[in-house]
Amino acid sequence: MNKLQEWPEPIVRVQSLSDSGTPLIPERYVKPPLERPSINSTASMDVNIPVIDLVGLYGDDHALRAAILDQIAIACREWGFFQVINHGVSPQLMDRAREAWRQFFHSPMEVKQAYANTPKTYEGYGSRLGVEKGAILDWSDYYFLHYLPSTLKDCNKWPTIPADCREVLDEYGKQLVKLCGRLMKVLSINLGLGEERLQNAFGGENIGACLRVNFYPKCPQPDLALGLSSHSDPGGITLLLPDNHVPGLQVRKDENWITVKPAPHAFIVNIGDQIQGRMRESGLISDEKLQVLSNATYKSVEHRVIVNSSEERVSLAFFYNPKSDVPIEPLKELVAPDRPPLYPAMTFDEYRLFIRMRGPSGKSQVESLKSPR
Ligand SMILES: O=C(O)CCC(=O)C(=O)O
Repeated sequence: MNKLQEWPEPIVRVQSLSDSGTPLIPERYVKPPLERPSINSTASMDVNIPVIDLVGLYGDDHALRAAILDQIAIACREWGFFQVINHGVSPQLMDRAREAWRQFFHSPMEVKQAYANTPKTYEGYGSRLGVEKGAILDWSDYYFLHYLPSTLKDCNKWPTIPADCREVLDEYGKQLVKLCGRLMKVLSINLGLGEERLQNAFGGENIGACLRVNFYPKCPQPDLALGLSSHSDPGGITLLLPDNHVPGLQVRKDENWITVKPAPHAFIVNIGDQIQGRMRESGLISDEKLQVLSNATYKSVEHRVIVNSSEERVSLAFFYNPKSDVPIEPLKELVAPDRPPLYPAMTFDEYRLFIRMRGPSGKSQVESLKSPR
């Protein structure tokens, strides 16, 4: 546990490296050749993750609602990623939240340093994920904070620059928790369960919610580095508010990396390990369903972020997670002797600790928990 009290090496702010004007990135940001952005990358104009309009989700038109549920089911199976528009979150609030964070990252270093984080809770201003000494690092800084449970929410750890930052953040969190609750119902129905079942399995009202704001400074050698290494998200649902001008998110599709083209005022939704990996494998989706829908494997999909030399990028990743001490295990009504659990029951706290020790590393974290069948 001691290992998580402090960083293994002095922290270097990536923004300072970028601002220094160095033409060469330090060795420890240089990725091994097979992880570099040029490998299997495609920025084809025709390929994108699905964009789904949620406008009919809560209306009286049952056929429209069913069609939206279907689109989400297909997107989960085929991509594990999709964008939603007309989702109910105010577009002005989305813009304001992104701008507030841009302002924060552009405030003087001593202001930001006052919020410097440690690996114990990760809350605050950070520049690395994982505590492995000598690890190759990502080309980004970030800010991490908790919304839920309310016992973890500590607004004193939220920035006061710009002046309305805390107020904007609070409202942003409220609206996103609401949207995630709606999406949980959709996923639950799509898994053939009652609409509250998934939420209840996550701990009912007592779920966790947190925000990581990523700041990717300009990088003088973008072909050698990544803004965020390949990973799948450990929690339940992630709502990503991407930069409104600069692309960078890449999603793994088979052997290729597809660059996401964000729709205006969309959230990019992806399903984390707790739903797609462990709950599926432990029986949440029946084998029959998997057979009938031949391609119907829900996966927590790997994604990563590329950087560029001409523009910085800001993104807000909102994570909706199970209650930290509820063991995530198969739902009784869906387990059968011929469908034994593939992953061990683990609380989200235990799982997150496991992830935090290692930092982002593709799907190896969730895969390493799998028991042989
Ligand atoms: O910046 C992005 O587009 C993605 C961020 C992300 O994947 C994360 O914060 O986990």
